[in-house]
Amino acid sequence: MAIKTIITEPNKILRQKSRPVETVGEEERKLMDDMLDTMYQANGIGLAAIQIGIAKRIIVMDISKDEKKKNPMYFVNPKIKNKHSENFTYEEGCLSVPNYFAEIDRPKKCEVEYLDYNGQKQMLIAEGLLSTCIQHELDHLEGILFIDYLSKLKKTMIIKKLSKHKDRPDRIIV
Ligand code: GNR
Ligand code: NI
Repeated sequence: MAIKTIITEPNKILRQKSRPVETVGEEERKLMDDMLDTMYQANGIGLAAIQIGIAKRIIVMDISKDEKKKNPMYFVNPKIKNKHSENFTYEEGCLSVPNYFAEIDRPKKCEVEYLDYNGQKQMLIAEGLLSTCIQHELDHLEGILFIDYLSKLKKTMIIKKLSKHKDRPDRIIV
């Protein structure tokens, strides 16, 4: 396993659309292992392959709070089959937009179809934080970041600040 560098805004790679995976083989499993390592090391709850520069439709997640009880989740070629009309607001952050946080509305529940670590087809009904996180990660596969949902002014401000000093230590809520 290896820790990879997480790409941060502004970077065109993050705007690429990821390609579907044909088969879940050794290469894909190695990538998922590295992604999970990288995510844990950065204290994230999710990571899309494009964030480490690989345009494959692969996501890893772990939303468990207890550090001792890890619950890694792997999603290959995830597809949202159904979205609940009711919304859920959550203060989102992104490892590719370090130190910026904003409240984003997304469907509270969604149904997602995907392949797991072993390439088996799975279905999951996600709610709350899990639903938010899956949708945040699916957006990465389309080249979309949470700041795209903010006003043009806020988005421009964030990108400008990130490009000036790439590692601001403070937490900024917009
Ligand atoms: O670590 C992360 N936390 C988070 C919080 C609220 C909504 C989404 C996320 S995902 C983010 C990691 C990340 O950037 N994944 O792409
Ligand atoms: Ni993100």
